Amino acid sequence: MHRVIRSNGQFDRKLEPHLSNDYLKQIYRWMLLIRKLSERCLLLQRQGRIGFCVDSSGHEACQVGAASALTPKDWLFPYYRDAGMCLIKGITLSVLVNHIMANADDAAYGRQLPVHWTSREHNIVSSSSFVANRLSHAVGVGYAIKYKNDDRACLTSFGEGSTSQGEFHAALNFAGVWKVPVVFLCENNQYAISLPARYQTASESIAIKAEAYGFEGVQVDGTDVLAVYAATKRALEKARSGGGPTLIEALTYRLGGHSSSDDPAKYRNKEESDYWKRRDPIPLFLEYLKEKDIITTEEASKMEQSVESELLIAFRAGEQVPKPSLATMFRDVYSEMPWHIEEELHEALGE
Ligand SMILES: Cc1ncc(C[n+]2csc(CCOP(=O)(O)OP(=O)(O)O)c2C)c(N)n1
Repeated sequence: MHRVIRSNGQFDRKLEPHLSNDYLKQIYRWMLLIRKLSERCLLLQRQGRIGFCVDSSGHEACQVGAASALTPKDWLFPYYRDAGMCLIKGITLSVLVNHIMANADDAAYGRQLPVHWTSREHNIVSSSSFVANRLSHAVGVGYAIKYKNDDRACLTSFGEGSTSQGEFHAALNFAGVWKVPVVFLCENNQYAISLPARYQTASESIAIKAEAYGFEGVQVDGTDVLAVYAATKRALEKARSGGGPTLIEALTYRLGGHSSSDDPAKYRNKEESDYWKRRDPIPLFLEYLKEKDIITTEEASKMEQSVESELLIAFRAGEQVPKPSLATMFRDVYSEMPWHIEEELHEALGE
């Protein structure tokens, strides 16, 4: 397993990616923003101010490491846990918040589960809650990229539970045969809701499955943002230069519940959770930054405050936006509204 940052700020100098100090600080800020976004969403859900959310605590290194290796031209097919990847790819916080609040400014008009991130402008294809269903979409776009001789790549992310779907096999098989420029990122958080990873596969890892499809699989420490960044960057560069797909397994742990409708204490023991809390990706990276004199404790806590206020402003603004009108429910089904939908629309509006 590839790892750059060990513990207590110790790291492997030979494996460190070359990133400027400012960029490393930016990475830390993104990680904080993603964590605090998750925490705030759960609070708002408990107060009845949003309907539903998923927790991404523990996934920050996977999301920031992978997404910061993408170029604006690359395509991203994220899954529901990856709001953070979308932020890094360029979606603004207010766009995410409008979706989370399912308000009138939500690109999906509040008609989807509020974790189906999308942005045409940023080449982010709408995620969907059907697990593994974007893998073949990413391969299709990858095939088109190859056909057009373009120099971009696709990245698609999913959990280890998704690797038991037939679609995982179909997508990786096609990608291997046609050498499409796709990076498959499995964020292995060790649980598919309540099902532990050991019941998901008899293989010794997820990464090893790539061998069966004829391409490279690598396992990285998914709590180590630098390891995920380095592996993803390398895989994307390989994809863009005609080297075909890579499967990356980033091994981490979901620190919170599966979603706002889950209680992980029902199926995980405290010793296990405590063990992984000690490998929380955020303090782990902070220790590294401090060890290298890139950030001070004071600067880090100022950064935390600025992230809190950024979130507060974004959610306050999102809450001011009204709910979508009932009429939006009937839009975008057909390019021109047929008579029977129009009839239903008038009936719904009581006209
Ligand atoms: C095709 C399909 N089957 C079942 C579900 C119900 N379901 C929602 S999330 C989930 C667990 C997915 O686990 P994993 O892929 O490991 O991702 P994680 O949520 O752990 O990040 C399941 C089974 C679904 N959404 N889609």
